[in-house]
Amino acid sequence: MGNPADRYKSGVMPYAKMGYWDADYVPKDTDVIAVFRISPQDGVDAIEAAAAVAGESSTATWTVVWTDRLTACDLYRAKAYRVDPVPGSPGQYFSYIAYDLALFEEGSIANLTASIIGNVFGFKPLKALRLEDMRMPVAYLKTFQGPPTGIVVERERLDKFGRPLLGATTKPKLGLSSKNYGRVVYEALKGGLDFVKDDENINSQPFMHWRDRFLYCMEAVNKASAATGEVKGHYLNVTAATMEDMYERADFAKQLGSCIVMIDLVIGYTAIQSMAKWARRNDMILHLHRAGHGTYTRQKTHGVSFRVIAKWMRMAGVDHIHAGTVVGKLEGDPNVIKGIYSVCRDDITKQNFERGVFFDQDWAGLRKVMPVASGGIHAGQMHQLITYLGEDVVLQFGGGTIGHPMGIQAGATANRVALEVMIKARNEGRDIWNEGPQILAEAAKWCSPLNAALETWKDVSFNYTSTDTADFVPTATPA
Ligand code: RUB
Repeated sequence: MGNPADRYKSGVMPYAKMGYWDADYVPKDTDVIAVFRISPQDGVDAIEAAAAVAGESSTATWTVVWTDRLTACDLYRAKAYRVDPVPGSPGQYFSYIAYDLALFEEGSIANLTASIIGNVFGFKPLKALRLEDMRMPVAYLKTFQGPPTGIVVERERLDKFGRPLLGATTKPKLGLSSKNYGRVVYEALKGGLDFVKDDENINSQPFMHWRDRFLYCMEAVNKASAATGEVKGHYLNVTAATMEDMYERADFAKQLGSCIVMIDLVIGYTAIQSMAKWARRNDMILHLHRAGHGTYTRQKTHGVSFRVIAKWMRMAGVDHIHAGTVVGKLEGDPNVIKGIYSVCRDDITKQNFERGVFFDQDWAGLRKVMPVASGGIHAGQMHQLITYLGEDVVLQFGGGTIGHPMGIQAGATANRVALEVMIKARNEGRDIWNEGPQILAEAAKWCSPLNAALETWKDVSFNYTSTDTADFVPTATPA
């Protein structure tokens, strides 16, 4: 722009010209960076669309305002600095935007998200918008508490090492009385699981008030621990209408000796951060069920990728997060799930486009989040689960425990035996991906619960095309 005064003439000016596009900008180590998938309306230039997203997610409005001149506006303007066409998806672009650290309050996911996903998702010049990934500067991460317990300390408290943990979600999801509910919990823990879990929609309904549930569940946990000599737990869901109710429920869970409480993603970012602080103060493990996420994470062109939600949750401070199974009943492309697991468990997550990871991310020493694989899994998939998901994971079999034909304890035993034989085989150097079915079949000869599980669920698979897949596919290297 020739005359700088023209920048502040009243009227509407393209966002790119207002300063929200800078192809020469080199992001600073201290910048927050976001990469959005933008689908501009027909006739809207991709660079202008990227600049508009930068503008509306930082300082801009639709017209020039002279009050910009009262601020350090050159610094505060977010800068779109790179726009790449999405491979194989005409009309879509990855746009990279850098935000100065001074734009954000310390340690607040609410403040971060009010900018990054505030107004822009309803912006008319875009057909659709998706937040694909973010790079958080170390300086910013140091203002967040992170997981209250973390994987290392959780394993120490549970005294369980070298294998995935096993869990189950109590079923049916709704309707059991507290006494019957407690029976399910006891049977599953006694049969060999480490944890049982409330489902996302169990709070305090007429058929089972929360105090009754907590009392019967903890009786089940204590009896199963005494019977097996192992530390056991039940994720008591403290999700409620108000923070006061949640604190009351969480305090009661602690008073009863529970090692873990659970919350749902739908309680909101501020409530999650408050519960994270409560869990750190009270030496409790905090389990997060991602209830509701599919409404905005699943479609590739619009919403927020779950890998970003996983990053925010590691910062906010949860110890467990549902992160996908690959093989189960719910959405889960193998590469994308690996990317999400790396966000939860790495010290430094490396850029990996095939997994949808756009940036190197140094986690600045924040503790690690235990990913939870849950949803339509059973003992017959044990070799696949361990190969895809590794060792630091909770494998949760709800229907795959409680639906066992010989009963709940037998269902739990089938899962525990399947897990232990597979880990043993892996440790002995066997190729569990290929030999897995044979390893399970050998164990089923002496373990009738495992035999029944394999028979019952042998034909179950959920082979549907994933909606959320990575855009970058490996190119074959010429020989
Ligand atoms: C588990 C179940 C859980 C979901 C959560 O039941 O329904 O609520 O797995 O999904 P089951 P996600 O084991 O009987 O399928 O872990 O993907 O968030």
